[in-house]
Amino acid sequence: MENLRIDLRSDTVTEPTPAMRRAMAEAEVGDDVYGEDPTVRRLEETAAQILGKEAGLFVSSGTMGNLAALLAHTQPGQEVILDANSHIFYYEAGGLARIAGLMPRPIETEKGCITAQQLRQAVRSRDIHFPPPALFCLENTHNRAGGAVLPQDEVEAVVECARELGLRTHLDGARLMNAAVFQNQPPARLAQPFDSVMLCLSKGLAAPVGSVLVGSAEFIAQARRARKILGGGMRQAGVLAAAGLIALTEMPKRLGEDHARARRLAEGLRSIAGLAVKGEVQTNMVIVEVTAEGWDAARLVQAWRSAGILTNAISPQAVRLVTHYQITDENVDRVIAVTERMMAQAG
Ligand code: TLP
Repeated sequence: MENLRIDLRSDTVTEPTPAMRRAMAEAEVGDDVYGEDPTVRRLEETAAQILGKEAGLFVSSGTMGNLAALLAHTQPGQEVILDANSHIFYYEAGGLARIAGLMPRPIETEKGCITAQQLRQAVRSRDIHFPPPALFCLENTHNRAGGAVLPQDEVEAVVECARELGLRTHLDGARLMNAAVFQNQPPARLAQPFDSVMLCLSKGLAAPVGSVLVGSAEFIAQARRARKILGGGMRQAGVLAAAGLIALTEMPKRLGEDHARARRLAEGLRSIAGLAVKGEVQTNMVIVEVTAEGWDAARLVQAWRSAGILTNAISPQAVRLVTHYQITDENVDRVIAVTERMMAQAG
């Protein structure tokens, strides 16, 4: 049997492009803790410019970018209001409590967007009994909502409300470029309402390592200090920033291909008895729910794995498939064909 391996676990599995590898080899570098790495500085300035903010900070991961933002925006003991399925609350190992000392106020939402009404209800008065509310976070695109793009009018309304309530605002924009491509809007427009935005270079944009955090110059100075506390001050990081620059400026152009493949994959899987595809596929994620008798997400992941197709379960009944730079049309056709056979044989 041929050795098939189609990796749909995440867009984090993408490998650097040939142009990135060349740029990494040739990057001009310096010690970035002294602010002397010209390539890192160029990446930070470019990110700030593309996202319409004053300044930027290169960090080693999305998790570090979000945590540095939490540390820079808040004091320990304050409250952060965020979606119950957001990455910061669900997947960041509790860093907000363990390291930033924050009290999370998770809000259940339908597709990741907390409404202005929900926010007003959640924010309590400044009373001696309550932790002071300090920060409001959103995520766009929303990972656990299947790569859903937040409606920009709702984002603007709720962020405006957060501001009226005296909260700072942060956007986990790990996949903000996917949202911008879907909405055919400049990324700066989607970033505009927020005080700070984190964007990942190492997901669909295919850089090997890194994320950028952007905001006001004053906020970035605080975040730079937070990054140092977290051990994230890097030295000749220009070798990584060189790949990041290509990710930021060249790679968004092709994200539409990933979205088209995800839609085609969803259509194919939707027609297979025993599987259901959750919601409308807007960007590069497909959430498949297993409805077949005797099946659950773990069994589906295992069956796919035996056929050389790698996926991740995200709940007892749901599996996530993510398209990215290394997934071709042939891969999509193959996954659909293999799955049809697999589910038919299982009966
Ligand atoms: N998400 C990963 C896993 O951690 C679940 C993935 O495979 O999707 N924000 C969002 C919205 C994310 O999806 C991720 C990564 C992060 C932040 C964290 O980025 P990294 O992995 O660079 O720390």
